[in-house]
Amino acid sequence: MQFLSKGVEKFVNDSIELCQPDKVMLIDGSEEQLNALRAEAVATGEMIKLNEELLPGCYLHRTKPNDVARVEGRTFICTEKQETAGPTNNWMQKDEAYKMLRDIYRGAMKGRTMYIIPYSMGAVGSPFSKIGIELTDSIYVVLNMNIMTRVGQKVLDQLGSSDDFVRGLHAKADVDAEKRYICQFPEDNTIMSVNSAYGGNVLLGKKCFALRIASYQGWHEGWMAEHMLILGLEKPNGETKYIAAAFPSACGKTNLAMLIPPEEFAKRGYKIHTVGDDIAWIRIGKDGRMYAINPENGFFGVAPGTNVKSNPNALASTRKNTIFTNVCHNLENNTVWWEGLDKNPPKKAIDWQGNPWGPEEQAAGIKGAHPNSRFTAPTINCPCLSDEFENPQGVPLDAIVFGGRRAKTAPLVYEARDWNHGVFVGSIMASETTAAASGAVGVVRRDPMAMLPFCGYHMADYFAHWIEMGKKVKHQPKIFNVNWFRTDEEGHFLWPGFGDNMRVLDWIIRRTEGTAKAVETPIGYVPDPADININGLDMTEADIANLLSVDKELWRQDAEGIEEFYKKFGDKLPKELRHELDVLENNLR
Ligand code: OXD
Ligand code: MN
Repeated sequence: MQFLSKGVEKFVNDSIELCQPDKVMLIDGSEEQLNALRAEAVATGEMIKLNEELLPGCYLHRTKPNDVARVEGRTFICTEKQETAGPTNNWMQKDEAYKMLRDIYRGAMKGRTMYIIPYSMGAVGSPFSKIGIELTDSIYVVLNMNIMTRVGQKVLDQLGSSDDFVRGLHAKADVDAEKRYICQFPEDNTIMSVNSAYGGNVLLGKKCFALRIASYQGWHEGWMAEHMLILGLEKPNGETKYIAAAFPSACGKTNLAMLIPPEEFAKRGYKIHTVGDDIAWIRIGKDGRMYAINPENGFFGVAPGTNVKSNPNALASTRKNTIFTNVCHNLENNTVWWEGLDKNPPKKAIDWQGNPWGPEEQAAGIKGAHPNSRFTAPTINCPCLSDEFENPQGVPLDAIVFGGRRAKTAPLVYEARDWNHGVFVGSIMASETTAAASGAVGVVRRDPMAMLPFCGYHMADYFAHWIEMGKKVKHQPKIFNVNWFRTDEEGHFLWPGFGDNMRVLDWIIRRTEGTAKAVETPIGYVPDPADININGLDMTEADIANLLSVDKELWRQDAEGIEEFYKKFGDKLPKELRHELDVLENNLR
């Protein structure tokens, strides 16, 4: 095949030779072509067309039961030297990885069609944006990529004769879990994903490119790719302030990004505008501020637990042109259902594994939807989508927020003393295992900046890059840490969370403006309890004081855990972070 870009031409033709598809189709992005693919997927049973009146343009897809989540154990950073990937990534020597993978890909598309998807992460032509070409043998991938990214001829036109694009080769092969590999080659702008058909492993624009490859690109090019939501907080005077926030997977990023302010705030005119719910690309603008875009074009959200109360904006986003994966198929009206959607589970349904499902199965504890079942919904569907979503220059950040799930240690919110202290705060992000997961309860898992599974290079170099970016940016966003998950002695949550998190965002924004008070503690600044607005909440100032308390003994134990964690990085740990840990230990003495 011929392309204006010789790099694209070589990549496509080499891959055709290797995978030997029967047919090859270039995805031009036209509705006509996409409609034909939808019809084909329905005809072959790959997708089920849902009720056109209730869920227009929506489809259901089921993956194999062995293929329902990202597979961190089979995800590799493949570089020349192990040192580049660092101690927190699975590593393969890149030439060996290519060799091993080529054997798996050889002939893998025989009898199938290879689809060529040109896609742009970020608005086509934005100075933030980057282009990828994903080759895949899955219509499901094509249709999901069409929601999650901008695809088609316009992207090839933008690329022109340039070879500056990320190569992604995906083959379903036999969906064999033993031969499943998700390999990133950051030195070569290449991704190879094989033997999976589940979103997080195969929608290569998302975690593989926009985080793993892009974090490496950002390190070399002077920008940042982060696992962060981006939201705009509009104040009653009409001014909007922007916050980017990192939380580990499944800690409520989508909910925070689409927050509905409590009555107390809504009636005064506060609004939240969603820019992104998972990934932020951040650059320094000419004015010396940090600007962020959401490189994606859709939401790949977890369905279970999403309902009119927990996140009405996310639910509304899924009511048209959405692909559902591994949810329960409601046969009563040809719609979908999942645990936590409502209290009316269907009486006649098919569960995520394709088996008949109804009250009996439910009573026996069999789930209708897989706990990691997903919706792929266009951002444009989101009722609170920011007007700035398509802004090619991004939005200026006033605050960066980190958060984890800690039962006791971390207060509801605290502010870092300065940028380097903020980087330290991000680097020690952690969550404790809960009773919901198997294994010991209360085990602390470190997940720096929520990037542990997504950083495409040595995490100590990544920390150093954060510190360098702080030096380059004239107007640094203030850095905060939040914890919505503090509990009492009986394990009950002390903070209502969801929309009421607005009260914490309000303090954060007022701190960036210098209009809210704070108290200095060994770990940073915490709010003066009187400065958190609790009007309309069934809580007292004493309850807030309790949520904000810093227990020195717990923090001494935590500092020991940080020492342990930092040992992984040896001499490579930036001295600035070593210094911050010494300061913390001193403050706790
Ligand atoms: C996601 C994740 O799917 O972080 O966004 O796992
Ligand atoms: Mn994520």
